[in-house]
Amino acid sequence: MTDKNEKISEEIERQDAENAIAALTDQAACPPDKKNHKAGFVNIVGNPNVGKSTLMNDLVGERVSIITSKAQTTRHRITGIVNTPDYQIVFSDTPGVLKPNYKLQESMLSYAQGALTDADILLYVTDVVEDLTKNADFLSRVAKEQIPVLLVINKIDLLKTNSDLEAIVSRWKEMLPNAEVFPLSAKEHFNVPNLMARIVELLPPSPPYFGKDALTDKPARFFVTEIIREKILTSYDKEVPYSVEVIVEKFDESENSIHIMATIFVERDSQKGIIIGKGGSMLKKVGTEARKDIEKFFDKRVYLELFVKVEPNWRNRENKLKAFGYIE
Ligand SMILES: Nc1nc2c(ncn2[C@@H]2O[C@H](COP(=O)(O)OP(=O)(O)OP(=O)(O)O)[C@@H](O)[C@H]2O)c(=O)[nH]1
Ligand SMILES: [Mg+2]
Repeated sequence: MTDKNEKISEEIERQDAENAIAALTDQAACPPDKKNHKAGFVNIVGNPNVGKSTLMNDLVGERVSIITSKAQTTRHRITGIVNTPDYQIVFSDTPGVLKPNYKLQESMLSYAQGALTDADILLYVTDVVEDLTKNADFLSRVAKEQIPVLLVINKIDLLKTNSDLEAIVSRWKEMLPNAEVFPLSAKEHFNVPNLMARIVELLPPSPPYFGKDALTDKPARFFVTEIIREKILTSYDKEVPYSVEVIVEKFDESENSIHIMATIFVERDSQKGIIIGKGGSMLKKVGTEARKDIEKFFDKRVYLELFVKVEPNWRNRENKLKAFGYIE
């Protein structure tokens, strides 16, 4: 080998070594699963009772949001996170859009409106029975979105024929011409995987926003109050469940069990009587049903004590709404 050739080969070796180090450093900064990582916020909005929470739970694969047959079940913005090595999807379930009659509903509406402004992808959920003109203002804001909007037409299991569905889809395409349409049944998990696949495609490149083991950003106590509220919604009629707020006063967790004390606030004495029921029978039923679901949620034995207190007109009092976490 000539001197010149020796120099060249040394130089090549040096460059190879440098490249190899560069490649290694690159890999250390971006291990294979993080290199093309995607993450984003997917907000779920729509009118009350169309199945937003049912859809979010199905997408997340956990029961993070409560579901009942009554409108206005969801009162907060609730996060459910899906993690894989390659992506993280942060779903937000929101309260159904409504015209506020009291201050609590103003907060509920603000959660839905806020969800229009901070998403990477928007899921607008409707169902096959909804009146298309309901909440036109909100819909026109959805129509102006610059981010991808996926229009979910839920509850197609209720339809008898394909032509019924075609008619609904074409009417919605006129309302939201820029949206991609996904007819599905959240309850029966029908076509939900297709929606999920599209969401993953649309996710922007980004590192994860939360730890890869996170399911939600809400504390454990929040799920206790929601489960109790769900049992109240399904156990009582008319205005009573809407006048209720639940606060966890004590949450003592040990290795195998959790001791919980919670207070149910109502607005009037008469409602307190209804919640408790004859000889405490109704409260006992709510307590038993809630305890069973809380045990399932935490996979631990649960001791649940419930108390009922009157907090007059709390839904219209700003300091109470603050204390209950509806306004900052
Ligand atoms: N038939 C049918 N019913 C469904 C489907 N998805 C949800 N539901 C039902 O619709 C009702 C409302 O569901 P939710 O998920 O609570 O609806 P929501 O939009 O979150 O309601 P709010 O929180 O009140 O705004 C419940 O009785 C669900 O079981 C579906 O695909 N098919
Ligand atoms: Mg809901």
